[in-house]
Amino acid sequence: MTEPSTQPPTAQSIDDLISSASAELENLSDLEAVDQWRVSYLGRRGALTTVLRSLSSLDVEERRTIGALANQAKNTLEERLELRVQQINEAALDLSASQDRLDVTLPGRPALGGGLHPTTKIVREICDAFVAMGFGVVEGPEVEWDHYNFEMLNIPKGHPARDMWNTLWVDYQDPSGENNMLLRTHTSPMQARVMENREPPIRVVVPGKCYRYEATDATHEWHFYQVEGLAVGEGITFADLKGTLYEFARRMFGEDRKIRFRCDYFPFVEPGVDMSIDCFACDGDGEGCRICRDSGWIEIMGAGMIHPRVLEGVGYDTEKYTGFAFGMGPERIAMLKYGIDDIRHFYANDLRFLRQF
Ligand code: FA5
Repeated sequence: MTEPSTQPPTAQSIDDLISSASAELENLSDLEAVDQWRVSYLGRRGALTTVLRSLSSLDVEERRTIGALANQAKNTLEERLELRVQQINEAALDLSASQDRLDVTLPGRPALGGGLHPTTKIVREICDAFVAMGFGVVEGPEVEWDHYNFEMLNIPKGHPARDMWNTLWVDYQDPSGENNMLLRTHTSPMQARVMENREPPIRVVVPGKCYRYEATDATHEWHFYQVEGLAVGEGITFADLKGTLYEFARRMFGEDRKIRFRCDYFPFVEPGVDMSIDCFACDGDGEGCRICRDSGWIEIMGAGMIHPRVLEGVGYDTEKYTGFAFGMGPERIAMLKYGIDDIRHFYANDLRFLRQF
């Protein structure tokens, strides 16, 4: 690069400056070097800027002619700079085009489509099985009142059964100072909400998300889905409950499945049961089976005949109407159906897992 001259400028020195600067510029092939060139000739302390500054040392006549030449030189160098930058950019473009040549005969890249989450799929499958049996589908709020989640289900304040549902309370106090808003711990609050708004006969399933203040492990999440079922009408018996759930198990798990009911306790049903299916992995043998843990049976839901107090709570005539309810965990059903060994895979957002469905 040329050092700025300390001599007063002449027509010859300006001409020389243009020649040497232009020759230098022609040899540059990358933009960084070109920028350094710009700084050394046209920058604040560059050779040409110094020439322009030193014009004041010339007499008036010389200043006019040399000044015009220096301005011309500035314009010339700026034009050449612009042209060189353009040439370098074009050369880079040509090089990259020649390296990544486009083969228009190659097949197109497939567009990446999303898919349904395995929980969504299994929830739909469960609902479809009940819709085929004449049930409707309704949904309800995930942020719920104590009133529906517990009180209307025959679980008053202070009832020990509240401990069965580790509850996440919402930080809210009603005007009386009570903390009674929560994240629903099950879909059962929809039993009362549906019955309050309809007259029997009722046949609905309620899919939806639930939340519990629980430590997670291979079969427990703190947020998970449930599908609730509710049927109310005249003359509904436990045989209807068994028949409906048997048909459901057959549709979900195949013709040959056996089902088992055992007594269980839920304050909002009487009698209450848990329902199991015989293990499809070992065909009910049990021995050495890691799916059913040697028992031959897999528990899939809680169920029972709706407790008369729940029916009374929504103003139904318990002499006239009876009904059954059930509640199952779709993730657990998907785990059984697809051999998934840990419920935490469902919500870890790992595409390697999700893409399998
Ligand atoms: C209930 O929540 C009752 N509301 C079910 C019911 C409805 C009984 C109507 C009678 C009549 P339970 O807590 O057992 O019951 O949960 C029901 C199902 O939800 C379980 O069988 C399981 O599949 C699923 N579940 C419960 N807790 C979890 C959890 N932490 N993670 C994943 N799934 C869960």
